[in-house]
Amino acid sequence: MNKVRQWKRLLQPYEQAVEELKVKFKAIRKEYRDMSEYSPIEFVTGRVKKISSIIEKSHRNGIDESLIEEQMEDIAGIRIMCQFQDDIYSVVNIIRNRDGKDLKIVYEKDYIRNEKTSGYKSYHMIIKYPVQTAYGEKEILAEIQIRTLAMNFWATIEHSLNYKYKQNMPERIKDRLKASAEAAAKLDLEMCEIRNEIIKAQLMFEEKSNVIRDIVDSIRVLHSSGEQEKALNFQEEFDEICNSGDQEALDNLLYEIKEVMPRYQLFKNNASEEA
Ligand code: 0O2
Ligand code: 0O2
Repeated sequence: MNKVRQWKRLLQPYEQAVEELKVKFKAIRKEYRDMSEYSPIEFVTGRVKKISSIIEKSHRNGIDESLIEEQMEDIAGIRIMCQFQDDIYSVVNIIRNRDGKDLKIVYEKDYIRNEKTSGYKSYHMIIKYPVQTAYGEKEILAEIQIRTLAMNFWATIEHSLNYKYKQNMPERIKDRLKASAEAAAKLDLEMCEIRNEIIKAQLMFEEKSNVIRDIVDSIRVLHSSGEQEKALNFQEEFDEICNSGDQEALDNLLYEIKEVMPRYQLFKNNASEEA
Protein backbone atom coordinates (compact mmCIF):
# COMPACT_ATOMS: atom_id res chain seq x y z
CA MET A 1 0.00 0.00 0.00
CA ASN A 2 1.45 3.42 -0.88
CA LYS A 3 1.94 6.11 1.80
CA VAL A 4 -1.12 8.16 0.79
CA ARG A 5 -3.41 5.15 0.97
CA GLN A 6 -1.83 4.12 4.29
CA TRP A 7 -2.62 7.52 5.85
CA LYS A 8 -6.13 7.47 4.37
CA ARG A 9 -6.76 4.01 5.80
CA LEU A 10 -5.35 5.06 9.19
CA LEU A 11 -7.32 8.30 9.47
CA GLN A 12 -10.68 7.14 8.11
CA PRO A 13 -11.96 5.61 11.40
CA TYR A 14 -10.84 8.75 13.28
CA GLU A 15 -12.84 10.91 10.87
CA GLN A 16 -15.87 8.71 11.40
CA ALA A 17 -15.43 8.80 15.18
CA VAL A 18 -15.22 12.61 15.23
CA GLU A 19 -18.40 12.92 13.14
CA GLU A 20 -20.28 10.42 15.34
CA LEU A 21 -19.17 11.99 18.62
CA LYS A 22 -20.09 15.48 17.40
CA VAL A 23 -23.57 14.26 16.48
CA LYS A 24 -23.94 12.60 19.90
CA PHE A 25 -22.90 15.65 21.94
CA LYS A 26 -24.90 18.06 19.79
CA ALA A 27 -27.92 15.78 20.31
CA ILE A 28 -27.60 16.16 24.09
CA ARG A 29 -27.63 19.94 23.71
CA LYS A 30 -30.66 19.78 21.40
CA GLU A 31 -32.58 17.53 23.82
CA TYR A 32 -32.15 20.03 26.66
CA ARG A 33 -33.05 22.98 24.47
CA ASP A 34 -36.13 21.32 23.00
CA MET A 35 -37.34 20.73 26.55
CA SER A 36 -36.64 24.42 27.37
CA GLU A 37 -34.06 23.24 29.91
CA TYR A 38 -30.59 24.59 30.48
CA SER A 39 -27.88 22.78 28.51
CA PRO A 40 -24.40 22.52 30.08
CA ILE A 41 -23.12 22.12 26.51
CA GLU A 42 -22.93 25.43 24.64
CA PHE A 43 -21.32 24.16 21.44
CA VAL A 44 -19.23 21.31 20.13
CA THR A 45 -16.38 21.22 17.64
CA GLY A 46 -14.17 18.43 16.46
CA ARG A 47 -11.21 17.70 14.26
CA VAL A 48 -8.87 15.00 13.10
CA LYS A 49 -5.24 15.94 13.66
CA LYS A 50 -3.42 16.98 10.50
CA ILE A 51 -0.90 14.45 9.10
CA SER A 52 1.90 17.03 9.51
CA SER A 53 0.98 17.50 13.21
CA ILE A 54 0.83 13.72 13.78
CA ILE A 55 4.31 13.34 12.29
CA GLU A 56 5.67 16.32 14.25
CA LYS A 57 4.16 15.07 17.55
CA SER A 58 5.40 11.50 16.99
CA HIS A 59 8.96 12.84 16.48
CA ARG A 60 8.68 15.15 19.49
CA ASN A 61 7.42 12.39 21.78
CA GLY A 62 9.56 9.60 20.28
CA ILE A 63 6.57 7.55 19.13
CA ASP A 64 7.43 4.91 16.57
CA GLU A 65 5.28 5.09 13.41
CA SER A 66 3.92 1.58 14.06
CA LEU A 67 2.70 2.66 17.53
CA ILE A 68 0.97 5.92 16.58
CA GLU A 69 -2.55 4.50 16.96
CA GLU A 70 -1.77 3.04 20.39
CA GLN A 71 0.20 5.95 21.80
CA MET A 72 -1.16 9.13 20.25
CA GLU A 73 -4.33 9.92 22.13
CA ASP A 74 -5.57 12.97 20.32
CA ILE A 75 -5.67 12.05 16.61
CA ALA A 76 -9.44 12.36 17.08
CA GLY A 77 -10.27 15.46 19.12
CA ILE A 78 -13.63 16.68 20.37
CA ARG A 79 -14.00 20.02 22.11
CA ILE A 80 -17.05 20.80 24.22
CA MET A 81 -17.56 24.41 25.19
CA CYS A 82 -19.57 25.37 28.27
CA GLN A 83 -20.83 28.73 29.49
CA PHE A 84 -19.88 28.23 33.13
CA GLN A 85 -17.11 26.37 34.93
CA ASP A 86 -19.64 24.24 36.90
CA ASP A 87 -21.10 23.03 33.59
CA ILE A 88 -17.77 21.37 32.78
CA TYR A 89 -18.25 18.91 35.64
CA SER A 90 -21.87 18.27 34.56
CA VAL A 91 -20.56 17.33 31.11
CA VAL A 92 -17.86 15.14 32.71
CA ASN A 93 -20.63 13.31 34.61
CA ILE A 94 -22.70 12.88 31.46
CA ILE A 95 -19.68 11.23 29.82
CA ARG A 96 -18.86 9.13 32.92
CA ASN A 97 -22.43 7.80 32.83
CA ARG A 98 -21.75 6.48 29.34
CA ASP A 99 -18.58 4.70 30.40
CA GLY A 100 -18.84 1.07 29.30
CA LYS A 101 -21.80 1.83 27.05
CA ASP A 102 -20.93 3.57 23.76
CA LEU A 103 -17.43 4.59 24.94
CA LYS A 104 -14.78 3.63 27.49
CA ILE A 105 -12.96 6.19 29.62
CA VAL A 106 -9.21 5.48 29.67
CA TYR A 107 -8.23 8.33 31.99
CA GLU A 108 -8.99 11.96 32.86
CA LYS A 109 -6.84 15.06 33.35
CA ASP A 110 -8.20 18.01 35.28
CA TYR A 111 -6.24 21.05 34.11
CA ILE A 112 -8.79 23.28 35.85
CA ARG A 113 -7.94 22.27 39.39
CA ASN A 114 -4.34 21.64 38.25
CA GLU A 115 -3.72 24.50 35.87
CA LYS A 116 -0.71 24.12 33.51
CA THR A 117 2.25 26.47 34.02
CA SER A 118 1.35 28.18 30.72
CA GLY A 119 -1.99 29.20 32.29
CA TYR A 120 -3.88 26.54 30.27
CA LYS A 121 -7.16 25.30 31.77
CA SER A 122 -9.46 22.57 30.45
CA TYR A 123 -10.78 19.17 31.49
CA HIS A 124 -9.47 16.33 29.32
CA MET A 125 -10.95 12.85 28.97
CA ILE A 126 -9.20 10.20 26.94
CA ILE A 127 -11.65 7.63 25.68
CA LYS A 128 -11.73 4.48 23.60
CA TYR A 129 -14.45 4.58 20.99
CA PRO A 130 -15.53 1.70 18.72
CA VAL A 131 -16.09 2.54 15.06
CA GLN A 132 -17.85 0.21 12.64
CA THR A 133 -15.86 0.39 9.42
CA ALA A 134 -16.11 -1.42 6.10
CA TYR A 135 -13.26 -3.63 7.35
CA GLY A 136 -14.89 -4.48 10.68
CA GLU A 137 -14.93 -2.88 14.13
CA LYS A 138 -12.00 -0.71 15.12
CA GLU A 139 -11.50 0.78 18.57
CA ILE A 140 -9.74 4.12 18.45
CA LEU A 141 -8.48 6.56 21.08
CA ALA A 142 -10.00 10.04 21.21
CA GLU A 143 -9.47 13.10 23.38
CA ILE A 144 -12.39 15.14 24.67
CA GLN A 145 -11.48 18.63 25.88
CA ILE A 146 -14.12 20.35 27.98
CA ARG A 147 -13.71 24.06 28.73
CA THR A 148 -15.55 27.33 29.22
CA LEU A 149 -15.88 29.96 26.48
CA ALA A 150 -13.28 32.08 28.28
CA MET A 151 -10.83 29.16 28.58
CA ASN A 152 -11.37 28.43 24.89
CA PHE A 153 -10.70 32.04 23.90
CA TRP A 154 -7.44 32.02 25.83
CA ALA A 155 -6.28 28.59 24.61
CA THR A 156 -7.01 29.43 20.97
CA ILE A 157 -4.92 32.58 21.10
CA GLU A 158 -2.13 31.03 23.12
CA HIS A 159 -2.02 28.09 20.70
CA SER A 160 -1.52 30.47 17.72
CA LEU A 161 1.28 32.31 19.54
CA ASN A 162 2.92 29.00 20.47
CA TYR A 163 2.77 28.00 16.84
CA LYS A 164 4.40 31.28 15.84
CA TYR A 165 7.20 31.27 18.43
CA LYS A 166 7.67 27.47 18.82
CA GLN A 167 9.88 27.02 21.94
CA ASN A 168 11.11 30.64 21.86
CA MET A 169 8.21 32.69 23.13
CA PRO A 170 9.52 36.04 24.46
CA GLU A 171 9.21 36.44 28.25
CA ARG A 172 7.09 39.61 27.92
CA ILE A 173 4.52 37.67 25.84
CA LYS A 174 4.57 34.76 28.28
CA ASP A 175 3.88 37.22 31.11
CA ARG A 176 1.06 38.84 29.17
CA LEU A 177 -0.45 35.42 28.50
CA LYS A 178 -0.23 34.50 32.18
CA ALA A 179 -1.98 37.75 33.06
CA SER A 180 -4.69 37.18 30.48
CA ALA A 181 -5.22 33.60 31.73
CA GLU A 182 -5.84 35.11 35.18
CA ALA A 183 -8.26 37.63 33.62
CA ALA A 184 -10.11 34.80 31.85
CA ALA A 185 -10.35 32.88 35.15
CA LYS A 186 -11.70 36.01 36.83
CA LEU A 187 -14.28 36.40 34.07
CA ASP A 188 -15.42 32.78 34.61
CA LEU A 189 -15.72 33.43 38.33
CA GLU A 190 -17.73 36.64 37.81
CA MET A 191 -20.05 34.87 35.39
CA CYS A 192 -20.57 32.04 37.89
CA GLU A 193 -21.72 34.65 40.43
CA ILE A 194 -24.55 35.79 38.13
CA ARG A 195 -25.10 32.34 36.63
CA ASN A 196 -28.70 32.03 37.80
CA GLU A 197 -29.67 35.41 36.35
CA ILE A 198 -28.08 34.56 32.99
CA ILE A 199 -29.68 31.10 32.86
CA LYS A 200 -33.11 32.51 33.74
CA ALA A 201 -32.85 35.04 30.88
CA GLN A 202 -31.69 32.36 28.42
CA LEU A 203 -34.43 29.92 29.42
CA MET A 204 -37.04 32.65 28.94
CA PHE A 205 -35.73 33.15 25.43
CA GLU A 206 -35.65 29.39 24.75
CA GLU A 207 -39.15 28.92 26.16
CA LYS A 208 -40.48 31.72 23.95
CA SER A 209 -38.90 30.31 20.78
CA ASN A 210 -40.24 26.82 21.56
CA VAL A 211 -43.78 28.19 22.09
CA ILE A 212 -43.57 30.14 18.82
CA ARG A 213 -42.31 27.00 17.03
CA ASP A 214 -45.27 24.97 18.38
CA ILE A 215 -47.79 27.66 17.41
CA VAL A 216 -46.43 27.95 13.85
CA ASP A 217 -46.34 24.11 13.48
CA SER A 218 -49.91 23.78 14.72
CA ILE A 219 -51.24 26.50 12.40
CA ARG A 220 -49.52 24.68 9.53
CA VAL A 221 -51.27 21.43 10.51
CA LEU A 222 -54.64 23.22 10.61
CA HIS A 223 -53.98 24.60 7.11
CA SER A 224 -53.07 21.23 5.71
CA SER A 225 -56.15 19.70 7.35
CA GLY A 226 -58.36 22.09 5.33
CA GLU A 227 -59.26 24.19 8.39
CA GLN A 228 -58.38 27.46 6.64
CA GLU A 229 -60.69 29.69 8.69
CA LYS A 230 -59.44 28.43 12.06
CA ALA A 231 -55.86 28.67 10.81
CA LEU A 232 -56.34 32.25 9.60
CA ASN A 233 -57.95 33.34 12.88
CA PHE A 234 -55.10 31.87 14.92
CA GLN A 235 -52.57 33.37 12.51
CA GLU A 236 -54.10 36.86 12.96
CA GLU A 237 -54.09 36.47 16.73
CA PHE A 238 -50.51 35.23 16.58
CA ASP A 239 -49.35 38.20 14.43
CA GLU A 240 -50.87 40.64 16.92
CA ILE A 241 -49.30 38.97 19.96
CA CYS A 242 -45.95 38.60 18.22
CA ASN A 243 -45.78 42.37 17.79
CA SER A 244 -46.40 42.95 21.49
CA GLY A 245 -44.03 40.09 22.48
CA ASP A 246 -46.26 39.16 25.46
CA GLN A 247 -45.17 35.69 26.72
CA GLU A 248 -48.36 35.04 28.70
CA ALA A 249 -50.51 35.84 25.63
CA LEU A 250 -48.38 33.45 23.55
CA ASP A 251 -48.83 30.69 26.17
CA ASN A 252 -52.59 31.28 26.17
CA LEU A 253 -52.76 31.17 22.39
CA LEU A 254 -50.85 27.89 22.31
CA TYR A 255 -53.22 26.52 24.95
CA GLU A 256 -56.22 27.62 22.84
CA ILE A 257 -54.78 26.02 19.71
CA LYS A 258 -53.98 22.79 21.56
CA GLU A 259 -57.62 22.57 22.65
CA VAL A 260 -58.75 22.22 19.03
CA MET A 261 -55.68 20.37 17.79
CA PRO A 262 -55.98 16.70 18.90
CA ARG A 263 -58.22 15.56 16.05
CA TYR A 264 -56.10 17.39 13.48
CA GLN A 265 -52.98 15.98 15.05
CA LEU A 266 -54.59 12.58 14.57
CA PHE A 267 -55.18 13.50 10.94
CA LYS A 268 -51.53 14.53 10.62
CA ASN A 269 -50.28 11.28 12.18
CA ASN A 270 -52.54 9.13 9.94
CA ALA A 271 -51.45 11.11 6.90
CA SER A 272 -47.75 10.62 7.66
CA GLU A 273 -48.32 6.88 8.35
CA GLU A 274 -50.08 6.50 5.00
CA ALA A 275 -47.23 8.34 3.27
P1 0O2 B 1 -24.62 25.10 15.47
O1 0O2 B 1 -26.06 24.92 15.21
O2 0O2 B 1 -24.11 26.47 15.08
O3 0O2 B 1 -24.20 24.69 16.81
P2 0O2 B 1 -20.40 20.50 11.19
O4 0O2 B 1 -19.59 19.35 10.67
O5 0O2 B 1 -20.89 21.44 10.14
O6 0O2 B 1 -21.46 20.08 12.16
P3 0O2 B 1 -17.95 21.64 11.60
O7 0O2 B 1 -17.92 22.10 10.21
O8 0O2 B 1 -17.08 20.54 12.04
O9 0O2 B 1 -19.41 21.33 12.04
O10 0O2 B 1 -17.64 22.86 12.44
P4 0O2 B 1 -16.62 22.97 13.64
O11 0O2 B 1 -15.61 23.96 13.21
O12 0O2 B 1 -16.21 21.68 14.20
O13 0O2 B 1 -17.55 23.59 14.70
C1 0O2 B 1 -18.11 24.77 14.48
C2 0O2 B 1 -19.39 24.76 15.30
O14 0O2 B 1 -19.12 25.47 16.50
C3 0O2 B 1 -20.46 25.46 14.55
O15 0O2 B 1 -21.67 24.89 14.94
C4 0O2 B 1 -20.38 26.86 15.13
O16 0O2 B 1 -21.61 27.52 15.06
C5 0O2 B 1 -20.00 26.58 16.57
N1 0O2 B 1 -19.31 27.70 17.17
C6 0O2 B 1 -18.06 28.15 16.93
N2 0O2 B 1 -17.78 29.21 17.70
C7 0O2 B 1 -18.88 29.43 18.47
C8 0O2 B 1 -19.19 30.35 19.49
O17 0O2 B 1 -18.38 31.22 19.87
N3 0O2 B 1 -20.43 30.25 20.07
C9 0O2 B 1 -21.32 29.29 19.70
N4 0O2 B 1 -22.50 29.20 20.31
N5 0O2 B 1 -21.05 28.40 18.72
C10 0O2 B 1 -19.85 28.47 18.13
P5 0O2 B 1 -22.53 24.05 13.92
O18 0O2 B 1 -21.95 22.67 13.90
O19 0O2 B 1 -22.57 24.71 12.60
O20 0O2 B 1 -23.93 24.02 14.55
P1 0O2 C 1 -3.20 20.30 18.97
O1 0O2 C 1 -3.93 19.46 17.99
O2 0O2 C 1 -2.21 21.22 18.31
O3 0O2 C 1 -4.08 20.96 19.96
P2 0O2 C 1 1.95 17.19 24.77
O4 0O2 C 1 2.59 15.93 24.29
O5 0O2 C 1 2.54 17.75 26.04
O6 0O2 C 1 1.74 18.21 23.68
P3 0O2 C 1 -0.07 15.48 25.74
O7 0O2 C 1 0.83 14.87 26.72
O8 0O2 C 1 -0.56 14.65 24.60
O9 0O2 C 1 0.49 16.85 25.16
O10 0O2 C 1 -1.30 15.93 26.52
P4 0O2 C 1 -1.73 17.32 27.14
O11 0O2 C 1 -0.61 18.05 27.76
O12 0O2 C 1 -2.87 16.97 27.99
O13 0O2 C 1 -2.19 18.18 25.87
C1 0O2 C 1 -3.06 17.70 24.93
C2 0O2 C 1 -3.74 18.86 24.23
O14 0O2 C 1 -4.21 19.82 25.19
C3 0O2 C 1 -2.81 19.66 23.33
O15 0O2 C 1 -2.75 19.05 22.08
C4 0O2 C 1 -3.56 20.99 23.26
O16 0O2 C 1 -4.67 20.92 22.40
C5 0O2 C 1 -4.05 21.14 24.67
N1 0O2 C 1 -3.06 21.84 25.49
C6 0O2 C 1 -2.29 21.33 26.45
N2 0O2 C 1 -1.51 22.27 27.00
C7 0O2 C 1 -1.81 23.44 26.37
C8 0O2 C 1 -1.34 24.78 26.51
O17 0O2 C 1 -0.48 25.12 27.32
N3 0O2 C 1 -1.89 25.70 25.65
C9 0O2 C 1 -2.84 25.38 24.74
N4 0O2 C 1 -3.33 26.35 23.97
N5 0O2 C 1 -3.28 24.10 24.59
C10 0O2 C 1 -2.79 23.15 25.39
P5 0O2 C 1 -1.54 19.32 21.08
O18 0O2 C 1 -0.65 18.15 21.11
O19 0O2 C 1 -0.96 20.67 21.31
O20 0O2 C 1 -2.29 19.24 19.72
